[in-house]
Amino acid sequence: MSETAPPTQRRDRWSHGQDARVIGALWAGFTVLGVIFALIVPHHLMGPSASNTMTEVERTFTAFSVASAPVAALVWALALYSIWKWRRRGDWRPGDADGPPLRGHGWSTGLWMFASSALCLFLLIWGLAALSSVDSPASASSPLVVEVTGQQWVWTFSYPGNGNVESDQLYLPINRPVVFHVTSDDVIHSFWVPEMGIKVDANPGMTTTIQTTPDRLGTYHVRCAELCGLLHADMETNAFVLTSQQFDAWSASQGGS
Ligand SMILES: [Cu+2]
Repeated sequence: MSETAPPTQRRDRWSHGQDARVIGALWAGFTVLGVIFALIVPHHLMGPSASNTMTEVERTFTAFSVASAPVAALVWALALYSIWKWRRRGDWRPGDADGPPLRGHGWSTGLWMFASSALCLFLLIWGLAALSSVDSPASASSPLVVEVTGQQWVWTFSYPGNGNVESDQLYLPINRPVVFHVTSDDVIHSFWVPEMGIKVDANPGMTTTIQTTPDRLGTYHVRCAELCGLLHADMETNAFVLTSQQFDAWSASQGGS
């Protein structure tokens, strides 16, 4: 004689259509939030870009975050709605059995296959294009070659084109392509200039290369990104991006050509 429905029927209060509408609305809302987050936060966290490479990295990060926002939003919408709608309440318990399998919804599996394939293709094509744009040989306008040597726990930079001037801080002229030839005297290190979006392993007995074009004057960080012993955390120095006149003056002051 109870006025309320038996507990086991509570889950049926809403039709599947209504569930779908609420989930769809949550999906749309979370997608909008995700896109706003993707447009603002990665760029903000990564700070100002100091090279063409970093500009491309930030653009790629933002594009991939926007593309993944609807996927993440769908997961959040389904998860949160399920937690709220089908949670344990009072005497009612969700059954242990799986729900009925989805069959005969050819359009929904087809749509999902299409969406997944389109997203994968987009990421692949964008990624390859971005990779080739940051990896293209910096041969266009006489790149500056910098020999980078890591050792526990300092960096040494040598400039073969400037009479082998050596420094423990990195000096670069603005808007000139730079090719780094990177090696190590002892263990594996990793040469990393976060604001320029470049990072490559420094291996003993071999040379790795990486290139970029600094496009912003200022002082930036050089760090080691590979655990290399006790003072790994202190293995950092400065990178200065100078005008070409300032760079020439610095090189001359060090006895370089
Ligand atoms: Cu290290």
